Amino acid sequence: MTDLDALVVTAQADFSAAPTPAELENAKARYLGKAGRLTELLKGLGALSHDEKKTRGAEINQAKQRIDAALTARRQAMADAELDAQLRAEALDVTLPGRQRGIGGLHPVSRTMERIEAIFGSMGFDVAEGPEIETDWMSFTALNNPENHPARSMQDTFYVDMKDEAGHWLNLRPHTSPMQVRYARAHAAKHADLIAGGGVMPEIRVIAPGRTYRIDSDATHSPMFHQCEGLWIGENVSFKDLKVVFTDFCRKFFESDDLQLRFRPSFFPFTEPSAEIDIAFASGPLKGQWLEVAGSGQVHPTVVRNYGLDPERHIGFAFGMGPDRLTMLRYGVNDLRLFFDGDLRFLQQFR
Ligand code: 2NM
Repeated sequence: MTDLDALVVTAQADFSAAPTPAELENAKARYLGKAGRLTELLKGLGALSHDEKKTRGAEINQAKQRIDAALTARRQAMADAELDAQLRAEALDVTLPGRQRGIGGLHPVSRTMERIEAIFGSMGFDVAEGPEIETDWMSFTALNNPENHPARSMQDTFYVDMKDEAGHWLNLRPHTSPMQVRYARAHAAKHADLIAGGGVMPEIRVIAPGRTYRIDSDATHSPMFHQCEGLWIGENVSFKDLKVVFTDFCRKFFESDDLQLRFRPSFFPFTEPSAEIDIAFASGPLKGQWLEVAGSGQVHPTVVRNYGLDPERHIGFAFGMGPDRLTMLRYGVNDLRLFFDGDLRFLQQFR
């Protein structure tokens, strides 16, 4: 190997070893700079004879070209590597699914509530909503619950550690009947003069949907659940009307004209007589099975009196149903807790 070949090899190795463009330029200076090794060789040519100058000059020039080429190649490689790294850092995976804005939807129980309201609305029922924190009188006394009734116990009812302005203990309403009491009392007060003058009071026709609370928790009971109670009071409203209205409601709600209803004698403090309402589908997976869907009855005279009305004149019926259970039946859901866990994988199915 000639001294020039050796110089070229050393330069190539030096360039390759340079880790940064700046150090590559330093390495270049060591060979091609003012005092670079190749530059020194060229300067040495002056001392040679004409012929020697010609041969050696050509050889040095050739070496210089090879070093230049090595430098250019290394510069290019560095630029390529830098671009590569930059592209990799800024890489965009266009196959990733985009981030979408979530599409909201009504909760299945809210859908049921809306259906109930629409169906009863079409039958002339008003919708009354009101407080979830109530007094003992509203939740129990007005509804003819005896003082010692177990529903009043702290085992069954959530009490609020607070009293109202009149000093009555407060509870989380265990049913929506208090709202019916409020509605009926307001109605009676509004028409008090008419009634006192012997006139016929416009009928009370109302449903009270909303959240209710009881100390109970398993696959079919939740401490917070929903209720929708209905009330129809007039001078000539009978159990027959209850049967017609509720049968019509169930057939519309379940979209099943041949659905059967059964009124089974029962007991509630606020109604007399009282009945549980069972339904049976004429087809489908639950065909022929009696399913309890509501409680009902003729409003007890004491309750009518607490509405501020005369039970000798004003009579009617009330019913109460569980929209959570109706939702389970309608969609075939077997665990009530799914409605309140807030798991979107479940809820999105109803969107
Ligand atoms: C039910 C069952 C039967 C009911 C009674 C009343 C009121 F206010 F008139 F007394 N509201 N709702 C009632 C009757 C509720 O739920 C199972």
